[in-house]
Amino acid sequence: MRILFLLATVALGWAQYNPNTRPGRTSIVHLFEWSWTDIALECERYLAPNGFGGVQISPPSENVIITNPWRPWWERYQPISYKLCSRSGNEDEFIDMVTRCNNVSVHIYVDAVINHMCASGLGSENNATCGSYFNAKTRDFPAVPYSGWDFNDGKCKTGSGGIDNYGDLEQVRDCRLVSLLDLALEKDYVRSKIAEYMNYLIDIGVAGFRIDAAKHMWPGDMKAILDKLKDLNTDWFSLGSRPFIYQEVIDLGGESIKSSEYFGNGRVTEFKYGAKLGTVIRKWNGEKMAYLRNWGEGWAFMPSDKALVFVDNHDNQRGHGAGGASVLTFWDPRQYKMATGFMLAHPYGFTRVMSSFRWPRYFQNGKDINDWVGPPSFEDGTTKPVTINPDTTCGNDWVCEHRWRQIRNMVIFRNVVDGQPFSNWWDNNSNQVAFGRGNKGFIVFNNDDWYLNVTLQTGLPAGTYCDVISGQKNDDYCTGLEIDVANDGTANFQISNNDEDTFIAIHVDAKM
Ligand code: QV4
Ligand code: CA
Repeated sequence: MRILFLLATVALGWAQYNPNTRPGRTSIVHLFEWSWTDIALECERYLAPNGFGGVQISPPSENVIITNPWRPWWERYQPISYKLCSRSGNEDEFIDMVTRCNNVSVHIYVDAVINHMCASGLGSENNATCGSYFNAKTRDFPAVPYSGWDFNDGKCKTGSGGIDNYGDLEQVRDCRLVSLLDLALEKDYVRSKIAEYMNYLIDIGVAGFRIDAAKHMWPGDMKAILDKLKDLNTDWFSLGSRPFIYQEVIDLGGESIKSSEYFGNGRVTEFKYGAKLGTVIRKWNGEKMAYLRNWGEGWAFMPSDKALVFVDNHDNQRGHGAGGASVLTFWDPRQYKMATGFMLAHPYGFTRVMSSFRWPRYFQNGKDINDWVGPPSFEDGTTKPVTINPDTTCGNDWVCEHRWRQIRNMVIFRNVVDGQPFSNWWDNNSNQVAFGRGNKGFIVFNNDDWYLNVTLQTGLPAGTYCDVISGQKNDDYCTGLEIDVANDGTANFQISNNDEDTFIAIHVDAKM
């Protein structure tokens, strides 16, 4: 009896760290600003067949329409109500997306903006995406409803009412983040309204939540909200499944708030991961790939089973948030593919792949003055559809990094090597490195400015393997480089520093 109880608490206590992806699918992709209609299509035509576990979507809740600047992407982080209509689509389209994606075992993770509503200075002259009336100046959000009692105006102790000093944890949590009206999350009424919103999404069939601005909420308040959440919808998830929780906390060290304060609630975004990996691949500060030997906890990252990792996100790819200078993005495709390849091959953390839109990036005095530009859209502000080119890439300025052959094939690599240990590390004490995942996969990088020619122990069964970076195995034919693994598990690798992609990856599902 006691053992049963113990097992039950362990199972429950750990459930929110489980991403709820279908077994054998180990990554999710952030389809930033995509419409629900396009996501439904992408689940069916691309994500399921290529082994993606799920999609992080942009916030589905009603938000303020910002017209100056014209329809910035960030208007979606200024909620007006919890009605499901936004630039990505209406409630019917949302339900259709969740249903269709779940039906092909690609799960939906909602970006939940629950720390705040819109900016404090907006009034009734402003419109919202579902047409709900609101007036931020009088703290009136009748579509929830929230009123003056539901905000932290009285609790915040700074003169400005905003967060002035990230060294003071009370103001980080009780004051306004960039003037966004801060919700009084210690109130049961506010907690209930948020839980009602999240439970409605759970009923529709979502698998979990990215908790936006988690640093700006007290971990205990968040726990009280999470405790009100239902188990996942049993149409698609096994009985008793808990929503996957990953909290956005930017902890690069040196601030009053630590990621570890949030481990009790679920996973946490590890922002050191992309910042450091970018520094290494760019070879800044004397970093080299050889130092990646003990990547993960060895680099003072949080425990692997608490971490949600990514090379870049929608903020730091355009200079928002913190620590973005070294971060690699699609704008540096060669290095970006290497970084993403490394992340997907390495066992640390639960991985999220970024999928972006192109914008007219324009630097003035080191700052991108177009960092606000919203998704590809028509004159009236409607988001443009994601068109698919004959070569399977995307049109209309959708970048679709997740469809780049090298990245997509590494998503598959990670599924193939799932559960296998990190093994057979090799480096040249510079920027040529290699490692395996047990007897299932092996990867080699050349980020030096000279040729790589080396014979390495791969740990793989003997045979001919198709490199999934320069090509892939289609039926019995390899469109890329072939690698011969000898009976003793060794193989010769050669990578020119002038190659289109300076890494090679082989795994047992691409054996000839
Ligand atoms: C500006 C000034 C304020 C001023 C205000 C007056 O900066 O000091 O008081 O005007 O009106 C937008 C504008 C911002 C503006 C604000 C309010 O960019 O200049 O304030 O609106 O009008 C996104 C964007 C923000 C955007 C916000 C709301 O990144 O630029 O603000 O949406 O639309 C920290 C946090 C972390 C956060 C990160 C960006 O710890 O939690 O900053 N990341 C998440 C999301 C992010 C989102 C938010 C949080 C807020 O990933 O996308 O911010 O929900 O590190
Ligand atoms: Ca807050």
